[in-house]
Amino acid sequence: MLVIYDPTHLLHNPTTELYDGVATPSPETPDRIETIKKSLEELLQLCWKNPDNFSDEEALTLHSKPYIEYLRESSSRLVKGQECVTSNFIHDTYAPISNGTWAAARSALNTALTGAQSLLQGDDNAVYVLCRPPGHHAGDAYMGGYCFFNNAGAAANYLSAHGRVAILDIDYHHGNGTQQLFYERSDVLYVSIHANPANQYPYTNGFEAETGLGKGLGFNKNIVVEKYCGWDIYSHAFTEALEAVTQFKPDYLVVSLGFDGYKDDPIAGFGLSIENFGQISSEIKKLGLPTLLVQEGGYCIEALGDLAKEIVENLS
Ligand code: Q9C
Ligand code: ZN
Repeated sequence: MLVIYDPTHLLHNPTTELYDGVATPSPETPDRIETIKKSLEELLQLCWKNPDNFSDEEALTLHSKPYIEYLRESSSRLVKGQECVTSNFIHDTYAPISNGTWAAARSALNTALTGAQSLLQGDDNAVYVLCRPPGHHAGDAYMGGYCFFNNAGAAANYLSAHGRVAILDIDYHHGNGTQQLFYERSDVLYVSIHANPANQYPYTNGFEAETGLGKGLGFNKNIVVEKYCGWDIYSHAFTEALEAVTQFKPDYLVVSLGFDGYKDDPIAGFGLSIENFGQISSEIKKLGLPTLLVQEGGYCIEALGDLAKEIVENLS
């Protein structure tokens, strides 16, 4: 397996988010990716690559001009130590911008697109995009939920010029941004298994009645499970998700890979063990598709390295 990694992510280092109006430490920290990197470096079958530089035209096609300019400017305006969490371009209070945010979010797009390009070139049948900040809560003109640009969406859109693309989102939270970006498209399928939005973030989207619009009708599938549901229930939901992917007959698979379903995740958790993530990974391998894994959430720092290893070892 090939891994794409860029240390530029370290420039985005938020200290606080506003939880119910109160400044609270942010769990989306640089050591998430650093700990996964250290752990994967112990595996000898991996190849590592730094991302290539993609132009703004290539990388930012899914986002609106005013949103892009807002993020670029606000990020450059802030000085060290300053953070900002309010604007017209945010859908919650969970995406703090600081001086390094633009560079880091932009590099995450390069990382995802380099992964997509490697997959197209046939460098490997599975590529791991080890990126942050994550992306699946970012929509065309908004940030939120630690996300600024939609990395998996950008990769899927890039691949869609070469075939049918299925996005399988296994982050604990619904990828409301990804859903929005592809809601009226039939060439990219979005399938997500996530916690019930009636009581879990992002609250506003992710219900099973949301199935797509216009041409995209039938190409958006939300599968809702409850917090701490455990493997018995989760595995059924996962089988249903895989059936939807198979039925679509994609040429490429993009996995929005969140580890926040892990049982000890500090902000989430489906009650899944490390072995369960291995089962998920071997089922994905059985699909036999060129697969791009794009890192999304996952906040249990002590377990992230083992979770990533488990995914890689069962998919290689
Ligand atoms: N208790 C990702 O996993 N916090 N984002 C909600 C409500 C925001 C998660 C707090 C969670 C965002 C990529
Ligand atoms: Zn999440």
